[in-house]
Amino acid sequence: MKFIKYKHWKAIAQKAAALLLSASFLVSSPLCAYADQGPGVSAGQGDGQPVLTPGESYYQYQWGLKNDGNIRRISYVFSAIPIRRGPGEIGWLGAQGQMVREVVTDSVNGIDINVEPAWDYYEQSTSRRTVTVALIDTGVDITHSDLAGSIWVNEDEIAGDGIDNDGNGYIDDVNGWNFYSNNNQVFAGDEDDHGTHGAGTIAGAWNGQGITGIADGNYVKIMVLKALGSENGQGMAQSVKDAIRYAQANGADICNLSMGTSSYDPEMEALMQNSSMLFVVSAGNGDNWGRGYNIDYWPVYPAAYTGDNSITVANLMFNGSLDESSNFGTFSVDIAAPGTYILSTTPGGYGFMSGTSMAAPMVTGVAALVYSCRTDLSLMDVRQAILASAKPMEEMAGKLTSGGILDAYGAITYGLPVNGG
Ligand SMILES: [Ca+2]
Ligand SMILES: [Ca+2]
Ligand SMILES: [Ca+2]
Repeated sequence: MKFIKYKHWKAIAQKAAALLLSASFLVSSPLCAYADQGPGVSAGQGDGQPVLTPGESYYQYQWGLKNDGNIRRISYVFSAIPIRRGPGEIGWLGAQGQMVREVVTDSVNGIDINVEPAWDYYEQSTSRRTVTVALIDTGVDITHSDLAGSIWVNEDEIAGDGIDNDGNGYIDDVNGWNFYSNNNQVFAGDEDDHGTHGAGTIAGAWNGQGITGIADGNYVKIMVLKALGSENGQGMAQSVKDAIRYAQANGADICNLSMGTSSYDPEMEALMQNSSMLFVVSAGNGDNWGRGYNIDYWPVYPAAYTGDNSITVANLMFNGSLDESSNFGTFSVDIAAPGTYILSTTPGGYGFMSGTSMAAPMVTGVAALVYSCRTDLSLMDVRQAILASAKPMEEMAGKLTSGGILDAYGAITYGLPVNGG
């Protein structure tokens, strides 16, 4: 049996999550030290960190859903001086270097997933289907007020009786399963921030409070399959494969995989290719220095697995460019979606995270929204709708299969008469 450490891209997410707590943070790299104040909201008087008050709607900070051009990032790039530590060993002076310049990245009005007209279409449509989204990730805070109503419930399982009532091989698996620790506890605390964040993006409650999910949690349910754990968000390939099998066997329609490894696993590739689910996969966050690369040449998996039932997602920055850390590849990476400074749910609260791990749930959310109301479409039709309706961007043409960014309205009206919306 082959066990492979399955690392997901959490480092950047963790740093970005710190934005809410402090005005700046440091990222060391061999080339420069980089202090980033994160997204602020221009208020005429300068920039500031969002102040999140419990009970309020934070929709204005969800630029991925509606970008009105008011968020900007201010970064400070420091000089870095190479020093010789010893024979054959070069070190770097990073954070101690002097500040050399300030870099401002402004958001651009309209660089978002165009979801508001898609919601209008959804509200006007009359057909609905329940969609189960398998989130194979860390666990999820299933009691979070913005998530509790959107969690999948295994109706055939009786909770807490110690019996595998539905005979699926898992005892008391009411909301999913913990393949990391092999038990039914799908939330293990703060280590489950990554999955909790993705769940909110996909189906956070439409309740006027906190964040707003892309899909309607009344119809789109998150099956929580914890396969990653520990502070580093790592897990075994075997756990991920078992989770895929569980998702398939228990009726999941769409499967989000915000994770990756450089190890090729033919068994996992076959599992995915032979599945009836639609997979949405993150493209990965570049090298150790946060520089994205072409995974057509240096593949990471599952992003680079071939299959006509998966969508691999790159990370779009709010200025309309790929985030510099995002992997790409015209063969392996299909589409870009917002992934940097994404506000969503965290255990017991809310926070910003960044990475392709945040971009993939955007596509998953749109796929679920479309599939729930476009009952005339198959899952593979939904995939086609998402890719065919991607908003073309010049920069993306040479980097992504679709050459564009996620467009929820384009996807939800795919194949309809032009005046249909
Ligand atoms: Ca069971
Ligand atoms: Ca039971
Ligand atoms: Ca909400």
